[in-house]
Amino acid sequence: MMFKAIIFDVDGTLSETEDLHRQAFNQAFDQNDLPWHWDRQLYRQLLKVSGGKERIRHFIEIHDSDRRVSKDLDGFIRDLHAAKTAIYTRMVADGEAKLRPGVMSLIDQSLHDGIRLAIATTTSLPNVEALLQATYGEEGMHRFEVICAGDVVEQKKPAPDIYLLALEKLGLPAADCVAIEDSRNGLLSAHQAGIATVITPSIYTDDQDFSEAALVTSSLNDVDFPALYTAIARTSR
Ligand code: XBP
Ligand code: MG
Repeated sequence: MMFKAIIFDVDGTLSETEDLHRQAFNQAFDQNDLPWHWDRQLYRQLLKVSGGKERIRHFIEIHDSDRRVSKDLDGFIRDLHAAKTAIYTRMVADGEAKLRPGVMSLIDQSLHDGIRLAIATTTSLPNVEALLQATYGEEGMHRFEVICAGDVVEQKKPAPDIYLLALEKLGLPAADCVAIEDSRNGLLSAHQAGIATVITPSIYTDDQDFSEAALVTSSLNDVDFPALYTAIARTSR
């Protein structure tokens, strides 16, 4: 049984983008005269919270509790996150994000083989558009029949909502799909949606538990396409 669709995560999976996100957060903090700096060690911890706005709120609760009581905290977080997204999309448009090894050939091979493609990501839609435009050009967005991103769902990863929405839009059962992810949050999200998942750990997730994965590989370059089918078919029986 060949699967009919591949559902890709974005950050850490299509591209090693999380350190760019971290730099964009820090530039937005500087722009807004905030005494915050997220170094790599702290960001690895903060990444356990999916969603940039949710991550900022979590950081405030733990590291800047006085601000928690400021008026219109939601508006403050929303505006700060919008500033960060503007910085991040400019970095991506300037070519600072490249696709991970094997991603482009897997996407092209899938399209050649009639496998449908989708995206299920916690990141904001402008970030997805910027990455696909920068790496694939105009037709980048059109390679993916379904794109589910960011706030289209209330509950972000590890909740299954974003993958359930992708399945609904594809009109396919979970058994006909495979997810490709880089993080435990993403794995739990896809797994709870009933989707067999291939993991390619990224720089911020290489120490995470991927027990539920159908396959863990250092890069999509190392997995030949039939082997990917076999591994998924074996687990999805
Ligand atoms: C990873 C995330 C996102 C990014 C930051 O998304 O959790 O929040 O870290 O992007 P993915 P935003 O599901 O693609 O791994 O600031 O736009 O949330
Ligand atoms: Mg990810």
